[in-house]
Amino acid sequence: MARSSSSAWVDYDNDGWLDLFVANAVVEDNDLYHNNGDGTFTAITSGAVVSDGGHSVGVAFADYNNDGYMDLAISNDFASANFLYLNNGGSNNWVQFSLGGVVSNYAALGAKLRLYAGGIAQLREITGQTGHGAQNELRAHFGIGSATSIDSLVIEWPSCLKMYLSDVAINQVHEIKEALIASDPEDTTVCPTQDFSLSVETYDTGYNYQWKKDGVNLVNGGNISGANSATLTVTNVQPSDAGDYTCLITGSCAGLTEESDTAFVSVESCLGRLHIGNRKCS
Ligand SMILES: [Ca+2]
Ligand SMILES: [Ca+2]
Ligand SMILES: [Ca+2]
Repeated sequence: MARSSSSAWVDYDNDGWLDLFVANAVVEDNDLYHNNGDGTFTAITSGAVVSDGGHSVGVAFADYNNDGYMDLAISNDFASANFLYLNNGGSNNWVQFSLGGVVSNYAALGAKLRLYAGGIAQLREITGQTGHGAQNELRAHFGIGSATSIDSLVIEWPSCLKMYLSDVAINQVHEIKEALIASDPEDTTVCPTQDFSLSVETYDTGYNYQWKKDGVNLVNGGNISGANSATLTVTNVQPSDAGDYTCLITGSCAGLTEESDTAFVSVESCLGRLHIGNRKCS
């Protein structure tokens, strides 16, 4: 390696280990080093990427054809043509995340993603100016080798919010918004004198909950419990309990609050429903 101008880390073969690309100026061939996963690297010596020369200055990786394999753009100086390489891909699995900040900056710069899959823990940070005169795409890309599932993903946002996700589908791009709520309460139909519960699921714990009915804060007592927890329970339901229910979540990070989608609760006579619709009350 002589007159190197720029470099970038990327898992180009999606085996779960970051590989290293180095751009060299003065018409010297560029370098690509494959990570062997044991602390050593092997120089790749054949192929256009390492034999096209070029007065190379900037390096940027992005998956421009969305096949899960990172492609490479190189800017060359002194009026020589730039290089764009399409990754031929392979059989390894992958997953990508496009983050959108709400309280944090919109591009999520500074966010960290910790992914666990196939016995390997990987870290990516969303950063700007990833190389000299160049910028990788802002998506976080992970190769996961032959793993067929993601054990877990933790996203640490600049705001201090943490999101814990499991059940993340592989071989696709996920768009994830900075959020407190993972799943909203569902519409419910209940018979008089029966009970019902509504639940809101959050990406992390330690938040404050306030359930509301028709926009008014609920308080525990009477037939209502859990007004300040993840699950609201209403027992011995009366027609007056029908209405629009939401839950306001207050985060531990400054300024971060979120209100759930509305769950519509209907109170209908089971007898009437049996007669009219010939349906069983669930
Ligand atoms: Ca690799
Ligand atoms: Ca070069
Ligand atoms: Ca690609």
